[in-house]
Amino acid sequence: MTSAASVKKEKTALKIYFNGELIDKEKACVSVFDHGLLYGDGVFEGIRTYGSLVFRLKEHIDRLYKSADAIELKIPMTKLEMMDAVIMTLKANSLKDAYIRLVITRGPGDLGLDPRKCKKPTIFIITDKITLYPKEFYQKGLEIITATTRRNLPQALDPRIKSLNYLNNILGKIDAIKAGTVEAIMLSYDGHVAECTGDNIFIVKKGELITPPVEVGALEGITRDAVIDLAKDLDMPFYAKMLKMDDVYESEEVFLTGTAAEIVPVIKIDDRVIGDGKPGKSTLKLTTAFRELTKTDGVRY
Ligand code: PXG
Repeated sequence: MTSAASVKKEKTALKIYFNGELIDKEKACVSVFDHGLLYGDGVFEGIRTYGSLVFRLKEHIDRLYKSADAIELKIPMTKLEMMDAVIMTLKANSLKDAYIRLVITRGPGDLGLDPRKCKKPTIFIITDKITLYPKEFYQKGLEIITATTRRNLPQALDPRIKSLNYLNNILGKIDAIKAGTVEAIMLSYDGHVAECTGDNIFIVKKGELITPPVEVGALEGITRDAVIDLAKDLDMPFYAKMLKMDDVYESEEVFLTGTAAEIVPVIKIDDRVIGDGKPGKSTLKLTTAFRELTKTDGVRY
């Protein structure tokens, strides 16, 4: 490489927030003794920016601290400092439409489980370009399956905790991939609909919008909450209700929600056609309202 080219590369190297500093991507490494790596002992957030607006940043940070609290991990920064760190990282990379991955691990310890051996949590923030689902998924709708892998039992590892332990979801994702799809519905241990591997699920039945309560074993998605708020604004009757797969098969509309996916219609599940096999009216109405919300609801930088 010519020296001019290497200078250019250096200038454009992605900066990572790592334990209070902004460092080059190549230098951002965690210890092999970090319990985040050894045991999945830690928490994270996936956040998105629209233009220069971080969508519902405060809500994401609140959920991060709630998850950390649930695993008795004390984050050595205030919520405000954490928000500033996110914005500083975005600015350092001159990113506008970005994906943000915020990770807090228990930190480096020894080879035993004892979290008390980990003296300092590892905190890093990656901001990068976002990879989106193809447009076709939104225009035509998704075909998905029910995973054979059941969602974690809330009494064992509560899915409301956004922890670094995503193996349960990954096993569900493998079920989806084997079936030639990109998402899969995960049921609770006793057969109730919980959520998908990386998205929440909603149905529209007899004109009512319904999603499973998070107590069944689902993440309280930021997008899920935004959709519930929008349903209220749009005078759509909404209920958080326990659902079986038959309720889903027999519904008029199904859609998934997530930070990356936003609102994505589902038109076929386990080879059964949902409604008339096209993205439904309520789904489209909520999608339009959600896109509007992403222009204003968040923190500007
Ligand atoms: N359920 C689970 C299990 C998730 O991981 C959602 C629901 C939706 O939540 P939000 O807050 O985003 O509306 C998620 C979050 C990925 C990826 O790369 C997806 C998520 C998290 C991390 C990575 O596909 N979805």
